[in-house]
Amino acid sequence: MQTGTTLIQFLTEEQRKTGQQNTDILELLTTVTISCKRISSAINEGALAGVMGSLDSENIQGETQKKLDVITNEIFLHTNERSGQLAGMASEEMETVYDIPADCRRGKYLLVFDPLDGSSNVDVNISVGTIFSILEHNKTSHPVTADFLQPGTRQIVAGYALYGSSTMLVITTGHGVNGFTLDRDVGEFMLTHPGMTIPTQTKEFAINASNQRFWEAPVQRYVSECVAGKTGPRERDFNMRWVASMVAEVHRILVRGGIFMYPKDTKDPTKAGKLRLMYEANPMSFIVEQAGGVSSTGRQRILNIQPEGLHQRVPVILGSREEVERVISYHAAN
Ligand code: P6P
Repeated sequence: MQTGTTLIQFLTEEQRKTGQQNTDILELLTTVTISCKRISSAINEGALAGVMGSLDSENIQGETQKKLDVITNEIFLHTNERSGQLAGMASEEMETVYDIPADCRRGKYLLVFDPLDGSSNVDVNISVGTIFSILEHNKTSHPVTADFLQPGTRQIVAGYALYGSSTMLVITTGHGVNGFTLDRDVGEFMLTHPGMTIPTQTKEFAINASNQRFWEAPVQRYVSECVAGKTGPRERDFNMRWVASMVAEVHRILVRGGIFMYPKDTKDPTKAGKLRLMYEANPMSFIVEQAGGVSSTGRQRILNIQPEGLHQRVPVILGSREEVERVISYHAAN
C-alpha cells in the first residue's frame, strides 16, 4: 500500500480485501475523522483561541468561556449526528445516552467516546487524545443505556486520535492496527504506520507511582521487581514513564512496547479502578489485542467483561504480551 494513502482509501481497500464492503461504516468514519480534525485545530490554537481551562473571557458567541472538554464533546456530537449512520451516542462527558435529533437521518451504529482524554494536560501543553468505539444497534427502537452495554468483543471499530507533536489517528476494524498522520496541507489523515504491532518484551512500565501504598500485592510485587532491576529477580533494568494521558501511553506502547497499569487499588474502595470500561478500556483493549498485545484487569480479559453501567470503571493492565502475562500470573498466584 503506497504511503500516499488516505485513511478512507485504506479502509475501502481493506474492506475489499476482506470481502466486508460496508459503506455505512466508511460514512461514519468520515465524520469521526472530521471531528478529530476539528478538535486538533481547536487544541493547536491553544490559549490563542480562548478554549483553555476556565478563563473569564467570552468566546466568539459571547458565552461564558467553556472548558475544552465540553467544546470537544459538542464537536463530536454535532459532527457525527449528521453522518446518517448513528442510532445514538454516549460520552464520558454526558451522564445519559444521546438520542439522534429528529431532523437527522438515523442509522444502525452506536458511537461511544471520550472526546478529550487526559484533558488536565491541555493547560500544560502535554499530548491529549480522543478515544472512540463503534457498536451495532440492530433494533428499530431508539437506543437506551442497556443497548450500549455490550462487551468489548462486540466492537466493530475502535480508534484514537492523538493530539501531539503531530496529530495521528490509530484505528482497528478487527484486521490489525494502522496509524495515520494528519497532513494539514491536504487536510487528510495519511497512512504512515501500517501494521502496528506491540513488541512482546519491554523494559518500560507506566504507572502512577504516587498510588503505590494502595496497590494490591501482585502489582506491588511486579513494580518492585522492575525497580530492583539488575539487582532483583528480573536481572535487568527497567525504565518508567507516566504521562497521565492514556492515549499517549498506549501510542508509545504500540510504537516501542511497554506495559501500562491503572490497577484496582484501595484508594477509593467504592471504585473498581480509575479508567472507564466503555470508552477507555474497551477501545484501547481492542487496539492492543489487534496489535498482538494483551489487555486484562489482572484477573480477566477486559474485552470479555459484560458492562453493567455506561460509566463503569475497571482496572487496566495492558501492553507487551510477556509483561502483562507475568502480572496476570502474579494475580493468579496471590
Ligand atoms: P492520574 C486521564 O484523566 C485518565 O483518564 C487517563 O488518560 C490517564 O491514564 C489517567 O486518567 C491519569 O490518571 O491519576 O495519573 O491523573
